[in-house]
Amino acid sequence: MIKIAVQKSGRLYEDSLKLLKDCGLSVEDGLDTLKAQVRNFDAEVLFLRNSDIPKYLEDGVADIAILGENVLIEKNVDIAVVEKLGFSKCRLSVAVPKGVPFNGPQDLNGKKIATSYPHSLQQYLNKHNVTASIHLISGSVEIAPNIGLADAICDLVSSGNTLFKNGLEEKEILLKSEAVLAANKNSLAEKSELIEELAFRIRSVLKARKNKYILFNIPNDKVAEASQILPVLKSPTVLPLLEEGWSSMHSVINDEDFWTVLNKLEKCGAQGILVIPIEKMIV
Ligand code: PRT
Repeated sequence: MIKIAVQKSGRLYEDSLKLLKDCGLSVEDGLDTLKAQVRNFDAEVLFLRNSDIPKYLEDGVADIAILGENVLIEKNVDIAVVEKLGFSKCRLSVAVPKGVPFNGPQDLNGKKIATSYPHSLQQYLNKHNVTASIHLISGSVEIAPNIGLADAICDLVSSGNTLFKNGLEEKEILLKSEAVLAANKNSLAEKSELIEELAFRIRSVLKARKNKYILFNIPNDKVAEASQILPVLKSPTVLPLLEEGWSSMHSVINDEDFWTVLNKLEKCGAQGILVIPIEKMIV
């Protein structure tokens, strides 16, 4: 059996649970429980605080977990990242009050910096030979310069709205983060079959999310041209239509190229274009 840790509540909770469910795991939500049995997979889900998960992983209480990569880096633990998951993207940045000159890390010398990420910040300061005093705050870090507690902050940023609302400007990105699937290294060796099975399902779901199934009708003399426009899988499926001189083409396209491909297909003579989400994808 493997023990999978996910965040109990917070930014990662919903996406983590949805990912496990999309992988076919029958998991109950963790609203009034800290532990849930997975009925159709040899696993148990532990609902924990994101910031505590690295320690649980390191101690082997959890074998595998979905957590923010920034927390793994901050806790400086020897844990293997199995897969990047593409959600909860953010960056850890240094910001200073708007209008305060900042020409590089050296400008932080002798300054007070408020953060919830002392280890990551210290690493950055060491790298640039900067001596600054770190004020550890567990939340609402962005308020610190406004109330005279610090000259600068080091905190997570995603949209940048919080910095903007607090009159701060992002100056340096220390690291970029997203949700990751991470594993205890012993578990990775001892429970490789179950962990690999889960990682395989996760990869299939993530791949499917990045692609769309497309089908359309096209005159036969345009099939070759349309095949060149469809880049993802080996080769498109071409089926004859009942109407003489026409075919139906089926393929898979990358979500990012979606509008460009659609535009080109229309110009090429495609009609009745249908685009369908893909649930799982194994290539
Ligand atoms: O309590 P627990 O330990 O479970 O959770 P947590 O303290 O780690 O907090 P939570 O749930 O807020 O964040 C969980 C994880 O989400 C983080 O560790 C990151 O990996 C990820 N994440 C992604 C973020 C953000 N984006 C984010 N924007 N975590 C926090 N923020 C905060 C940031 O601290 C700042 O206050 O949002 C504010 C900035 O957001 P923008 O959009 O205004 O820039």
